[in-house]
Amino acid sequence: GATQPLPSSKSPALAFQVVAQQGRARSSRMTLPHYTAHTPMFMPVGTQGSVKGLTSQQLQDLDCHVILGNTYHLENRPGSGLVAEMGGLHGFINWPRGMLTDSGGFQMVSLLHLAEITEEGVNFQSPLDGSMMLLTPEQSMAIQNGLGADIIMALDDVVPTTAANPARFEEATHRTTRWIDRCIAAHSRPTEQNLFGIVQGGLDPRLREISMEQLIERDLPGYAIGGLAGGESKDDFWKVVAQCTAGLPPGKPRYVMGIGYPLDIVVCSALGADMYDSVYPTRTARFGVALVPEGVLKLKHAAFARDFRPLDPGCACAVCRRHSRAYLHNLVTRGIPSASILVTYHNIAYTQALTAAMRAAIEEQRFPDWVRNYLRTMFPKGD
Ligand code: PRF
Ligand code: ZN
Repeated sequence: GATQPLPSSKSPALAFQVVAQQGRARSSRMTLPHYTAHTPMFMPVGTQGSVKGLTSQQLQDLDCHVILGNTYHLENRPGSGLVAEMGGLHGFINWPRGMLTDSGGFQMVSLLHLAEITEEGVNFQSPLDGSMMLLTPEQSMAIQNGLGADIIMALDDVVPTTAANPARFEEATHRTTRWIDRCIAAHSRPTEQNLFGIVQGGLDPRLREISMEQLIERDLPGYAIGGLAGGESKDDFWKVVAQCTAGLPPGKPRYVMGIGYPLDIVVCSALGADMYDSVYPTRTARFGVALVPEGVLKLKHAAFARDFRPLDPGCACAVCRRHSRAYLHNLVTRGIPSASILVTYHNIAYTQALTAAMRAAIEEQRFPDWVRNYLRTMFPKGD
């Protein structure tokens, strides 16, 4: 199909322009205070203010447009006050492009078993000194305003999709709406930072519809689809994404949180999503696992000891141009720190090349062929 012009969002701190569309997939330019990002886009996670194994310069060389920071981790150490004094997250880590911070609640619930959610906020035990602390929507906004990222996330009530209690999903959906109003009221830098709302509602289409409708009414600069990537089946996951991408405004960015498997990035982009984040490519690299078009290479396997090919012969990254699987197998099996660094570099190069290829295919109106070819390479037996 031909590309139709789409309405686009012009919030004070974000301009979103869909430059091409094919089916539901779109390629867009999202202008943020610090950078114009191209979507579909994968955002590497720098939990502690650093994408583990990569320098700020390398992330630029790898053509990363936006990276993630976590409110909860950065507030623990070194604290948003110190980060603000150093020029915000951008100054702290010397990153000139886009940044996004997550609100903190999800990290506490997923990392700390002692987290408890009440109407006031998320109660949790400090991992530093064991004292009880409370993260409210107001505090999350104050911390994220101090960190100064281009995109900041609402504090949401996240229930794992595998949880059993339907009443808990109902409560969390409505609480997420009540909290977005507290976030909007507390957000002190709306002309410099974009507050995204997060759609919740578990796997229940009725709750997802309510959550979307209530967030859309608030006319936010962008919307995230939350509560997924928590162990639900692929079918359930894709159904929720398809419902939300169909229901969210076409002229605003759509961000599926916690997504990092290349196949999921491709499927969500085909369904009309624009942004993704996950520790997967970087964390799996530290376990010696390289991303390739056929799936993954587990470099510990003895089969690589005499494999003199690069990780991915089709990859143009600095690691694939210089090093063999056999060399990386040696580093990985002997626990040499540079193994993690080199595989991380390749894995981010791989995810960036993947999203760049999707953008080009959408812009050149050959996305369905590109997807078929991608799937044929990953599943050669057709399974
Ligand atoms: N909410 C927030 N951060 C998230 C998620 C969410 O639902 C997910 C998906 N489970 C990843 N990161 N605030
Ligand atoms: Zn490579």
